[in-house]
Amino acid sequence: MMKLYWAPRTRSFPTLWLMEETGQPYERVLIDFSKSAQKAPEYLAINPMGKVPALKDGEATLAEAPAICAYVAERYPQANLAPPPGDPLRAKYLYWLFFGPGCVEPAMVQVATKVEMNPTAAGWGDAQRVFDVLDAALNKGPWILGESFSAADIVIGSGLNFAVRLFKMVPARPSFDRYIDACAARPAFQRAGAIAAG
Ligand SMILES: N[C@@H](CCC(=O)N[C@@H](CS)C(=O)NCC(=O)O)C(=O)O
Repeated sequence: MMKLYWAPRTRSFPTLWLMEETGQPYERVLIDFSKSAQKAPEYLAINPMGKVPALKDGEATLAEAPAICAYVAERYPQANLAPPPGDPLRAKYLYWLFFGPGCVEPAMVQVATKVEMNPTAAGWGDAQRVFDVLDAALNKGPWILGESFSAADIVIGSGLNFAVRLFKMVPARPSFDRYIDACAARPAFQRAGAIAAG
């Protein structure tokens, strides 16, 4: 059974949502920040960054929430969380899966810290551009790939929920509201939210 290392109210949320979407059994291993368990040698052997989430699947271990999403989606193809290789939708799936950590995450950090960057040099350009691109993509909907829900929605939907709803770092837009509502209506999202609340 896969083991998901997690902590409440952290970036573990997308991976909890992911595991709940698969319908497969998994073991949750709580990493207790109050005891610095994320820096314990046995945990650093799983994720040398000393951060949650991380996943163990037999001999395989990995961290970084979007990578866990990609891995689990492939391990459980019956969950239909990723267009298979050869499907034209696969291109956009990979694009949005990487757009999360490559563009949305740094844009959120930039909004929070107000650090000015040269938009030509910054890989994400600037926060305005990132959220404009997302707005345009989500106007089509209902999901980031159109009709089919995928692990890319878990990455992008978790990021937007965090930035727009929970921390109000980014102004709401009609497309964001509709999309976050659609994500939040999924039973797996709700189960993950209850777990992540601790
Ligand atoms: N890039 C990582 C970020 C993970 C991360 O920053 N986790 C934070 C909680 S949200 C953490 O574990 N912090 C504990 C620490 O740094 O000691 C991912 O996307 O999974």
